[in-house]
Amino acid sequence: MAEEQRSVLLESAAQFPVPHGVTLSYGTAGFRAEASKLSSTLFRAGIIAALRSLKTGCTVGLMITASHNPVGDNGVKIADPDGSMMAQSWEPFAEALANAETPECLVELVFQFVKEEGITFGGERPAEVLLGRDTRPTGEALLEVSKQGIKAIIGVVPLDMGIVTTPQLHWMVWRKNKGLNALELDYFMQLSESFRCLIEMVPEGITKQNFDLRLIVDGANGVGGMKLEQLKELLTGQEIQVRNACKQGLGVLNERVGADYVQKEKVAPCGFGPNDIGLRCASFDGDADRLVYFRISRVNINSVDLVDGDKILSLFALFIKEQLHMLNSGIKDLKNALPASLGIVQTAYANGASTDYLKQLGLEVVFTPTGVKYLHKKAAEYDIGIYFEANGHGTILFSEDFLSKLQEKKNYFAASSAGSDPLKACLRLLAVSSLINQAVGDAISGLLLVEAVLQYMGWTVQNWIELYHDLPSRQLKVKVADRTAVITTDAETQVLRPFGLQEAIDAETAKYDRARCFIRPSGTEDVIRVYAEASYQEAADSLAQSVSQHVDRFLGLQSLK
Ligand code: G16
Repeated sequence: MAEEQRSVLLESAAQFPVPHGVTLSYGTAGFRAEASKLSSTLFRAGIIAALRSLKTGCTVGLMITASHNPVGDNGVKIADPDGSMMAQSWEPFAEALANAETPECLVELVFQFVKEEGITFGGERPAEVLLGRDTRPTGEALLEVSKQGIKAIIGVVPLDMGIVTTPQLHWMVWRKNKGLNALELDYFMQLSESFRCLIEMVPEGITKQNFDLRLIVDGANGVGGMKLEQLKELLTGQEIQVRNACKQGLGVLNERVGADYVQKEKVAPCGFGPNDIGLRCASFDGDADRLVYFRISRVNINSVDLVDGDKILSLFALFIKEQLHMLNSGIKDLKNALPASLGIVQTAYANGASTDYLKQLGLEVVFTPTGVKYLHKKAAEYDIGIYFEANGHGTILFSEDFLSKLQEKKNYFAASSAGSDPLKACLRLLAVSSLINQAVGDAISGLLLVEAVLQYMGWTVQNWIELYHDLPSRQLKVKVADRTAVITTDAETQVLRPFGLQEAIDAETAKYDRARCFIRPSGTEDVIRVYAEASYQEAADSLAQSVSQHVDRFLGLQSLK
């Protein structure tokens, strides 16, 4: 078997040589680069996913996407059996394999790793990799290359799920490993049914007369808009209009559209204008794993009132807290109570005002570095863990143990106190757990939960915006000679290397009231990101600007000369 495996690998790897002078790193969410440089990487990603499937004896996922990056880029995200991002302990191997110069080096690395991990080639356990891709024109060819990588590991089978959102693919992997139906139609049915269930339980008094059901969604000219168009046919109690929905010849993926653009630039995406002033609008990113809301500003139609991931998180936290309270209040016999640990996970990008608000609600807030792989892991430590990045990537995780207790409580209350508040709270929490993606942040399921919660509260977008007032902030990008020269610590809030840069940041920050600033190397683009917030906008702008100049002085392109 080993000899056969060796020769299959050698032969197939020879077809996808590593381009000269290209070194790839495993970034925030996998490999990402200009698409023309990615054939060897995608072939190797297929090998990695196949080995992961052999190791776990489960189905894993391989998604071909570069998410918010320009249309000319592409990349790959690998999903573990539980639908979360591939275990971080495998990232060094993935990076070494992607950069192995020759087929012989590649084979050596694979065999050494397989030995260390105790993986058996062609074992008896079923091994399968689900493949998906977004709408990028290079996706189809790169998917075929990944298939070759998967097939180069004997006994592993690729299964092409076609064009899907990233969260759909993660959801399919998660479902399949639970032995449940995992087709796209199952996803649509689960979302539409749990949404209907939540809407049916909107308290009386919040009538359709006083809640504006209209919602306009920017699909980023990507896969998310396309899928939402399909799903909306199954939805009742919602009026969704999708724009930038990836129609042939109309608009370019992520070009002046999409969640990343709206959140970072704080402007309306293409296709939105004065006629939309005051309406509730939402935006997806290119692979629909990020969601932000916005409203075209009445004051300046070129800008938006942004409702970012922090505010989505706050809305969800408020709702979940209320349901937990409702579930347990009025229960005389303590053995019928269902205590739950509720944790909130944010990153350094979270607006300080959101963290203050969440703490005022009495919630436990913890921080991790940027990247869902960190936030998701942390959130999974709680009975209910809510995580969101300010850029709109997040979800609500329910532990299996909590869900089974919730199911028991529901049965108990249904028998003993039909129509009671605790029963309604159980039903709502169960519906939320089935609506919101348990594998990864999902713009489509997040959007439906936002809509259901707003209806439940009877809130306009204005009520939501007023939950707390964001501290003014500014994000900038700085192109540098080598972004890996920046090493950070404390959930990316402090720079360790290069020496002296943190002191320069501290000195700038000290000049402003309630100011905060940090820098970090992006894991998806070749830039250093700078984030600043302060008590007024000009201060945040000027702090971000002066720190960017320090970054440039320490690391900028002129240091190449
Ligand atoms: C990916 C990750 C996110 C992260 C984002 C930006 O998002 O999944 O967790 O926030 O990259 O990362 P960076 O600042 O390192 O570029 P996506 O939606 O681009 O896949």
